[in-house]
Amino acid sequence: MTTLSDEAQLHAFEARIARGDKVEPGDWMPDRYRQQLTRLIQQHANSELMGALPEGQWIPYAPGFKRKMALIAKVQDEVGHAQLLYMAAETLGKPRVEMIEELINGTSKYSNVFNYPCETWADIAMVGWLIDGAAIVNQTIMQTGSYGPYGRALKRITYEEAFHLKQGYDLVVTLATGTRAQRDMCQEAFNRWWWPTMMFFGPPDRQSVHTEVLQRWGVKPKTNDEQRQIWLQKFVPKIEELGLDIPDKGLHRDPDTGDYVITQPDWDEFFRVINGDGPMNRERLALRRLIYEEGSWLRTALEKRDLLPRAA
Ligand code: BYC
Repeated sequence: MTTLSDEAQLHAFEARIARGDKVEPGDWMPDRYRQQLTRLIQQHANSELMGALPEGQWIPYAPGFKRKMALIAKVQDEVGHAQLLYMAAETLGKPRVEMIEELINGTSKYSNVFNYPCETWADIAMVGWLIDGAAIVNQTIMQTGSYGPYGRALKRITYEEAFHLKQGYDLVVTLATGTRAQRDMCQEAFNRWWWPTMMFFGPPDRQSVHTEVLQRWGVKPKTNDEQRQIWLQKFVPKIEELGLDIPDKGLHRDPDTGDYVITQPDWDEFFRVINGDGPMNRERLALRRLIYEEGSWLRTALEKRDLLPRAA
């Protein structure tokens, strides 16, 4: 039996990606492709799991039964998204228990946005609208990427996020068109979430360390700045329509391209937050750790009966 040299395998792999073929778990792939995807999907799964915490903590305080039901359903969906994504990451060979342990001991990352406090009900509205809206932009792009299991998981997740976005938008519209106190609460929450949302898509392209390799292998069809621009084009007109005041006083449109030009967020703050030193990092991770420890009896019981979910 003849085996291809590493160089020939890489060449064949890149030719498949150029043709738009999907890479599947059993296929040959460069180690770096596997590592990059594992990192990315693991971080994404962590974000879904951690993202359930700020919203979950607001369930008891939701104003009314209908809002409470919608929020419970959303939180349940987010945990389900984590489940799908951990399974997609497991297809690359990393066991889930290792990924969860890295999350709770702080050695793997999750989205910057979940390290900020949700001070009022209006923050929940902003997470549902701005952050779920940003996630949809990101995931609609990433689902066309080259790794089959990630793309398929994202397709399903994005479908559910569309409901979350509607829920978030409805909350924002209610507050933005409500009483003076509601409008003020909405504006204050919007001010808090504008900059973290700008950071959601990652550092500017010139500072991005992974974009080049992810683009070479078709994992990330658009760069961080391109994704941010798509979000701005979609959201700024809606924000203006609602009469919300954008805290970036330098925001304007480039007269030649029509692109939005933003004032750069505080990227030092971003790097502090994603490396564990944001306003809520310790509290959020402590809660996640507690949940993990308190759930150990259930994992043991499932393991004994061989009922723990496995990657496909
Ligand atoms: N937060 O080279 P770069 C949701 C890190 S959940 C934290 O540009 P890349 C929801 C990056 O990892 C959906 N870290 O990276 C849930 C790297 O650090 P390492 C969340 C970030 O990968 C519940 C360094 O910065 N979505 O919506 O090319 C309720 C340099 O960055 C962030 C995802 O996770 C960040 N925002 O591109 C409601 C999307 N940005 O690894 C809502 C999936 C960058 O070298 N991820 N870093 O230590 C992606 O699409 C890409 O990873 C990114 C960054 C576009 C975010």
